[in-house]
Amino acid sequence: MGLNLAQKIIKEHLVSGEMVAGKEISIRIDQTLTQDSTGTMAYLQFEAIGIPRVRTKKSVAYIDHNTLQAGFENADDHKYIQTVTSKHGIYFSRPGNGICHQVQLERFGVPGMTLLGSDSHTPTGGGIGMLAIGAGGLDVAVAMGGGPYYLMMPKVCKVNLKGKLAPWVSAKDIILEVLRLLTVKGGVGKVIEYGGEGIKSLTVPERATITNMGAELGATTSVFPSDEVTKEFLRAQGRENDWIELKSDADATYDEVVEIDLGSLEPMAAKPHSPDNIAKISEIGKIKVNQVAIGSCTNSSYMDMMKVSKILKGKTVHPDVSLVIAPGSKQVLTMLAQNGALADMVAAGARILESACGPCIGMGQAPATNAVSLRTFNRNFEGRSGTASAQVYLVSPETAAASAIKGVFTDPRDLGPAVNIEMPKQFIINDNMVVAPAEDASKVEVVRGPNIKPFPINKELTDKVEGKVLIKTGDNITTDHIMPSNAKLLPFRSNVPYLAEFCLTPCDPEFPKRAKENGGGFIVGGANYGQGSSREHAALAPLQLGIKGVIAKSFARIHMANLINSGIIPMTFENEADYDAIDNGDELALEDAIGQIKSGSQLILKNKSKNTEIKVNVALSGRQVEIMLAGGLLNYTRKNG
Ligand code: MIC
Ligand code: SF4
Repeated sequence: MGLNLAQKIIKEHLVSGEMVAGKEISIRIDQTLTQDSTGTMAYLQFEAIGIPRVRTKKSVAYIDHNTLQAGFENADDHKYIQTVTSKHGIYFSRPGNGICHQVQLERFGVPGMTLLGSDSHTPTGGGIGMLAIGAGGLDVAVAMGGGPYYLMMPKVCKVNLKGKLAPWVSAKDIILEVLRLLTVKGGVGKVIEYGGEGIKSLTVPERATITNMGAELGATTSVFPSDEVTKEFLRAQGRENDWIELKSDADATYDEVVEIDLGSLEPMAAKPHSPDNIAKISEIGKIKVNQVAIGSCTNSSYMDMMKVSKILKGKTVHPDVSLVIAPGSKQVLTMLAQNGALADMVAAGARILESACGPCIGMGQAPATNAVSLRTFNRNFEGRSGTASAQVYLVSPETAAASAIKGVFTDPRDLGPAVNIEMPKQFIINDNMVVAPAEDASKVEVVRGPNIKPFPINKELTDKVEGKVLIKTGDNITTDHIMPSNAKLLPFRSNVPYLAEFCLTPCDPEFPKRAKENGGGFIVGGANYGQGSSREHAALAPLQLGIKGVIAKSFARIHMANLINSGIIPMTFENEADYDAIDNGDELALEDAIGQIKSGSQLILKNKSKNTEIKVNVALSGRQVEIMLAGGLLNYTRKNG
């Protein structure tokens, strides 16, 4: 029987397990990436594992998230990452070189290879046919040490693209349509594979916009074939030798097929506060816009920026709008500077930001109270912009630029004939901001600033796991709720004790205090608990506060893995009705926890306050059971070498 593309790459990298959807497999990892806000923790963990030099084909550490140096903390963390990576064989992409996913795509990604990154948008690499997966820092640390990456064998959903996009409709609108069809939970446990005639007209940056935002579907990853379009892109990056052809077999089968007629799509937006809350721009109406932000790993390519500059050329940004633009990489910025496009943006009144994540992760440019902000980014979770009352809409660069000029929501089709940008035959290549690791590790001293504090490590599982329900949340709680990230908190990513003081505070400001007063306990969540980022701080901060287990209707993939890696038990309700029967403050007990975890997937949790028993499921593989018994992956890895 023929294989689809995802299955082919997995088969090529399979280390253990059977390729049956839902069963645990492990795969060899060729490349890893980290960024600074998850990287400090990943490298502290890498050091704790004790492997002297990375064993991957290429590992790169990027500095792109924490680039607002409002205090010494970020600069210290950058120094730590620069020295620790140099010592252990990892390439270091200096601040200013660009957003990790954009640079990885331009300079390092290779079709057919596996990439594990400590960032949920690592699937951007699927745009050139990589199997690129986001994971917690500890999983990436293990992969850097040569260990395989464990995951549940995903189902594969094919998205068949037919026809061609109409003028002014863009790749962002395609992924917004996929989000409309599948929702933020629709990709869980699946790889989204793109195919059909329609892909031929999509450039690599456009494909990467789509695979990038596949993260918002909750998917394991998204992937495009590697074809002539891929070859052209790699040739223009001076990397034609990295190209191989990759496609699914003619008789490949899929678990699900979705059809999209590209010609029928219109410019769209994800409305507040979820990436799947989709509406057509033509239906939204002329809402007044206060801020427009263009950039992020979703839409900051040369092609995107050129479209924006053409739209802005000779115009002035509306007086009531603040327009900020962050080109995705030094390559993009250099090319814009050389061909005059940057001057056109500046002349129109755009505020140019450095090539980094910036406002996407709340590092500056928090909107005004109740402001309407249009962003070309990938997430519009409540409060993520840094302003709780802001109304953030996710749109294409074309819609963003058009609206910045008009001051109201504007369908770019109203601007007249569409701008046409040709893919460059040759990008400007200068990797001088990527520092190679030291040849002689003994000469490198790892510099640790005072902001680096010991991170919590769990203890072996005990027989009695008990405590109070400390918080009960609704559905779709994001890691931005569990461990908020903004300009004030991001500098503390290597200081978990400090961060823990803010854990779940967007849901309940008293949570950290209550958790500490009770010596820890349980969290009760709704469906898709922990969606969004890969940040393991969303597991480490609860661990710091003594959280022993989370009982939810369902979990997002990376967060569940991070909980297991931290030795926190992720449980799902057997009967969703039990969610309603559990209250804040209830005393819960998992008796004979070791025996129960060892013996199967269904556990009995006692609600001592209500004198009831709740059936919960714990979907752990044999290896994950061992991890749970050891008190987390770090303890397990140290024990098992
Ligand atoms: C995000 O977009 O939420 C982040 C910030 O890039 C995170 C990583 C982090 O929290 O550091 C992600 O996507 O994994
Ligand atoms: Fe950076 Fe935003 Fe992309 Fe996350 S989603 S990597 S914060 S640009």
